[in-house]
Amino acid sequence: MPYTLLIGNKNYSSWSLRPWLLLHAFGVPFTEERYVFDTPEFAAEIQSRKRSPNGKVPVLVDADLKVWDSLAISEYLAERHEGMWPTDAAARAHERCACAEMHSGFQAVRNWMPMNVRRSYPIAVPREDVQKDIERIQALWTEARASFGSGGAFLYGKFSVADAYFAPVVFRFDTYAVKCSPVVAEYMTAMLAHPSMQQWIADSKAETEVVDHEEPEHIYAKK
Ligand SMILES: N[C@@H](CCC(=O)N[C@@H](CS)C(=O)NCC(=O)O)C(=O)O
Repeated sequence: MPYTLLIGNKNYSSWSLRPWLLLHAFGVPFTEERYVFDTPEFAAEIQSRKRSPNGKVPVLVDADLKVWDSLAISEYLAERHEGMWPTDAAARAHERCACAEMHSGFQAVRNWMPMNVRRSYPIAVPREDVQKDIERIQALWTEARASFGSGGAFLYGKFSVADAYFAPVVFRFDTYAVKCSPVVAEYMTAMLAHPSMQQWIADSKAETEVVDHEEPEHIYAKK
């Protein structure tokens, strides 16, 4: 039986993008069920914990099993499908640290540059805390490319979990026109050209729902 992945709006749901992209990029069969934020259906099915143990998306459903966190989903999939983590132990350890850092950090980028795939909203001078996150992310990507990236155009060479993990940041850097080093710009180009990223972009553009409190005009009106 194929997996079912419960996700939110593609334009906004950065956590949903990660496992979706991993499944899609590796050609793993799955069906997706999209729940629209701020609707009675999202409240009744997801936030009520009826279909999601923590009231959030994404959730991977595999027969009777529910895996409800993007990092746990990535690990669950990587145990079952080859090639999602690098074979080299040092590369794998580095990549796991990068994913963990993304999973638990970069709060300023998350708060002030929320994913909004459809939009372009250049920010000439990011806030200081945001700039600090931007610099750390670029340093991390540069280190991964230089140390482990020789086998391809992605962070650890071939497309792997970390690329899915940082995909929302690629969209954010694009939306907010973040200044990038040449190495980072090259990585962003490879990511944005990936067929699975292109599919997510097309799906996001096809969505009609607008979540006002996620839009940059609302976020920057808070100042
Ligand atoms: N740590 C979780 C985060 C999941 C998360 O925050 N999901 C958001 C959407 S991107 C959500 O479902 N929010 C709805 C709510 O909190 O009511 C993961 O890695 O999957």
